[in-house]
Amino acid sequence: MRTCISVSAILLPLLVACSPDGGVGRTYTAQQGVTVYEPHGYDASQHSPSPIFIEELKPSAQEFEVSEKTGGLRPRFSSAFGKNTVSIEVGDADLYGGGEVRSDLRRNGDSQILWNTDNPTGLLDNGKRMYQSHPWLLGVRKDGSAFGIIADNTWKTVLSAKGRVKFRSEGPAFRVVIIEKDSPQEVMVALAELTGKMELPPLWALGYQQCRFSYYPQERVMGLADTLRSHRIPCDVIWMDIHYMDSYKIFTFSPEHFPDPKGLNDYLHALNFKSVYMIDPGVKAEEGYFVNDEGMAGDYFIRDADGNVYGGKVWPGECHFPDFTRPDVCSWWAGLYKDFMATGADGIWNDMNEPSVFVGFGGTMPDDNVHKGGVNGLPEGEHRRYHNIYGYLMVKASREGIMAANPDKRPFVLSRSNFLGGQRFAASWTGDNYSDYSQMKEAVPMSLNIGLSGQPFIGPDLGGFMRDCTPDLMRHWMASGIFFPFARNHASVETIQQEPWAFDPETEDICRTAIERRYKLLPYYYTLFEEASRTGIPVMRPLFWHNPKDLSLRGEQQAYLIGNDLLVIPRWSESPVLPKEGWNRFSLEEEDDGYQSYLALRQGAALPITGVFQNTVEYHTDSLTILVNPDSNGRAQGYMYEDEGDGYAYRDGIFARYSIEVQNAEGTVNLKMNRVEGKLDKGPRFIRMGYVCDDGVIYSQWARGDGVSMPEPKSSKTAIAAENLEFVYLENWSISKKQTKMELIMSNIVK
Ligand code: NBV
Repeated sequence: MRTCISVSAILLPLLVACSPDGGVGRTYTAQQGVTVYEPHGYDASQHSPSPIFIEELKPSAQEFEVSEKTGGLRPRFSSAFGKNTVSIEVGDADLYGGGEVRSDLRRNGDSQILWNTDNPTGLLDNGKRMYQSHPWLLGVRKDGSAFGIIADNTWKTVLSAKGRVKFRSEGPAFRVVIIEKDSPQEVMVALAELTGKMELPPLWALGYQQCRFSYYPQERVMGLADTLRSHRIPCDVIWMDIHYMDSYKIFTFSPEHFPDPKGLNDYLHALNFKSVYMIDPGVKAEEGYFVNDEGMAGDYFIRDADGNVYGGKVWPGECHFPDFTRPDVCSWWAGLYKDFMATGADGIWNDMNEPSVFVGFGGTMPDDNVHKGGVNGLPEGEHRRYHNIYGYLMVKASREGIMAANPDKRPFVLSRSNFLGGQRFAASWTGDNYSDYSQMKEAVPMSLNIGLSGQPFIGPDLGGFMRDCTPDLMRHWMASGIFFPFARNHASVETIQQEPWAFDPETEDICRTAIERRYKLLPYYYTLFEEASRTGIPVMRPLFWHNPKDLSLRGEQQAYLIGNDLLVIPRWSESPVLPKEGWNRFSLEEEDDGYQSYLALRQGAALPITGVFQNTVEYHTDSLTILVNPDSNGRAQGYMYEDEGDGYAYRDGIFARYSIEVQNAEGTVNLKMNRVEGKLDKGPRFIRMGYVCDDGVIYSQWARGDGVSMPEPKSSKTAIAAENLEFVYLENWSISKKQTKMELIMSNIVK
């Protein structure tokens, strides 16, 4: 039966929008600078428990001083034609975030639809609805102060930033949480306090990864592993896409192509590779297939509005879909990983989990399919409420499964679909892009905005997934993309081969050099990942991060930062806007191949790098080069984190955090590296300094601190012995601008 739209339905929203309170009902402060706004008549049961927050929000017992800025934003709620809207005047702030979207870095004037969609190459709606949804925007005002807006709402929503910020939802009235802080950095920390952090991943997940849809049969995977090693392409992970399965049935192995998964994983492990396997949500609806049989017996699958088990077509044909809103389904699903991981699989790749359904309702399941609920107290509800968190709930259950299967190892799950807060469970990639310069370039703002939405572990398919890559594109993409937090080369089944050696020797060399850079920078990357896991600050950062008050940096989306100290300027960038001064460019190679990104070190930074390793099993930090770019006071600072790279001993203090301090005074450069936290004692190590000048790096000799036989400092010109006695002392040195390398004349080097 059709409902008529009454006059009041039209007038009421207008009245609400015009009412002095803007339709705001209850308001409370949850934490300092975090205010919750509920609309009049807010029905919490329609949205709670929220999947976004790690804890239900409640009024803080503590009274906070309301600063001028706090509460500066005033949400206005309205409701019309069954849609609920919040609209917020944000002045002339620059806007970022909104999760995954094809757009400029600055989101002002843009809009998107928050509805997780299998959107190959971003063609649907021009990429304004993508695989994951983050009902969130970060605003940075002209004075550098910042705010964040969370719409606590899982329903399909249009997020627009045209003039004012608007979230227009197809679901019931929802609340809004506004974070007000003095800087974007503080906003990101507050977002992570509320929505959780990525847990520290295993070190191997930070290495280079090789993927294809699909490497099969298993002999080909072994051959790939051999080739990576024989060609000296550093690599940590080989990925298994759907062809490893038996007829695309999840949790099975093709008897023809992968008869011995354990043997394959053993082979890969012997060569220091890790293996990651794809698991999709669709369970082939086939009697006699154990996953389907168990799911049917346990009634674990989603039902349609008429109460029948829903069937939708995906790779295996007709499929059933686990209802991840149910705790019993999640435990069952998690349990499926036990035997699977016992084959030696190291990580899991959850794809197609928007969920994607080939035929039917907008590429997914019908809106009125029914989810029974129960997880964390979620009530029964229709798919339209739970669609956007289907992938989130799936990866949460997957993660629990692989943690139970391998309790001593850190889990690694990669997900295509996710939701605000989902960084707690999985890393993500940006889905199916294509091999084109435009998509290579787009990946920078896309990944930056996902990072600014709480997900630090992100990256695109390097080289592009669909269409054939060319040698030139491959070189550019590897040389600029290898620095993304997640660095995986992936290509689709119909494309030409895309491994570094698949083109020509020159392309191979260029790719190798790029990948070697990633491995050299691992001490720094791991430090940044640990920081992200503790604070929520993204690993890959926009340039305005350096100085939020420098308005010229607000829109830069070609060059980007890794951490605070490393600036990456892709070779393809055209007139990037860079910080005005103080950043010194350097290279990590003797020769320039014309493709490697320009790198620059922040003035005042000390950044640890190491040599080239073929994988993270071989990786160690026994010798470190500290790249330094002292500030005008001759000082540079940095820090480094390390631990065992896997497992949980770091939680019991088995880690080391070092402070690195450099002082350049009157021609003498002192470098001190002190362990300031943690119980991990790595023993003696070799250190040298790489002094980054405008036109190159000048390396000192190697020095060694052994922690035992260190002589007492003799004079004020002798570096101070610190715990572990790791330091370099340089004297009587000079820098020639013409030379990129020179021996420093050093005295008092500790042997
Ligand atoms: O499993 C095959 C692919 C996968 O390689 C890709 O990374 C996913 O985004 N998958 C999509 C299924 C559809 C490919 C056309």
